[in-house]
Amino acid sequence: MVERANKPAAIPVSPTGPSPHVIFTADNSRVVASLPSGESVEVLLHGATVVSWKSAGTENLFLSDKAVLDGKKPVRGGIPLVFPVFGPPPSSGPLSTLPQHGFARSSRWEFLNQSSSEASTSARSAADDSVKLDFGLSSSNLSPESLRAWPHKFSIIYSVTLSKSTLQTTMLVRNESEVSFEFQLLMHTYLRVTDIGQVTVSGLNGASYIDKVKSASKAQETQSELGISGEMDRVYTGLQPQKPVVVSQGGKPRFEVIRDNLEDLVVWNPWIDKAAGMSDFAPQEAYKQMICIEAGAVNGWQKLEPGDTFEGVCSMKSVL
Ligand code: TA6
Repeated sequence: MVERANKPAAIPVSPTGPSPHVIFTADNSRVVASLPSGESVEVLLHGATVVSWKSAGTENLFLSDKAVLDGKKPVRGGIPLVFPVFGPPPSSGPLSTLPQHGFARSSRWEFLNQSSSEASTSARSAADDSVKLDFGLSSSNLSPESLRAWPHKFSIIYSVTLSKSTLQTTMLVRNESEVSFEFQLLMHTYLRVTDIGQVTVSGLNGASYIDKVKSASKAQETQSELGISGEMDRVYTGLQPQKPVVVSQGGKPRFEVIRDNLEDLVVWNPWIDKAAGMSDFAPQEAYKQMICIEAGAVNGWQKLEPGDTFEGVCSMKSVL
């Protein structure tokens, strides 16, 4: 396991006072966790897709009314996981048979365990509570098609940590084989907003980006507050680690996104035509209530030597 500062140390749940609550639904389809202070998170085993994150009673994530949640296709909304390839697969070679965005979001993950971090002193407050859910995917979970397309022995532990105002997602990829392999990785987060016309994104000023709406042309961000007034599909690359990206609504910060070891970030809104073109995107006007802010390592490929691990973290703070 890659050691990093500020990792919540999981300690046994103390007997004093209300504790975080975790349930695994009867149909084995999802895990729901909540804190004594009311925050909650809901994760499907299908794709280990977070489909709900609530803080102060407010839903922070967008989920399409027509999102398919029965495992038959990737979820349109929440936090789908992208691995081992971002976007359409290479046009030739073994990877070419992978689905767009890879197999992680379409695979059945295992729920590995839960742990709760609580302040162990009497000074404990609800703000100290958090609950961490671990999910696993490995080569042994893959469909024959995925294994044919990507025949590498790997394991991923995906951790979702809910605390009072923050949701932290961590992907830990391990090369379990005798040879190196390469991958891309991204958390395809659909944030819920009230009106895209009032949304601005800051923290990208000066960064290079690939504009997928303009034939993947390269450009540099010049706006300190980026507004969205049409289809936007930009891959910002080589961002300063730990530099917050802030999504504001009506001039007030709503989300703060901090990445660790994920140097790229995608900003996507399908707008009218692309929204109309997605059968699982509803209602069609819903493009006004969402913006994808996607932390990842997608500019080029991450190479992992045998036995090595790659850890990427995205912490999102909900400002209400
Ligand atoms: O992350 C942005 C993007 O790559 C867009 O180009 C668009 O394709 C979006 O992902 C959704 O992809 P999906 O395969 O989920 O329809």
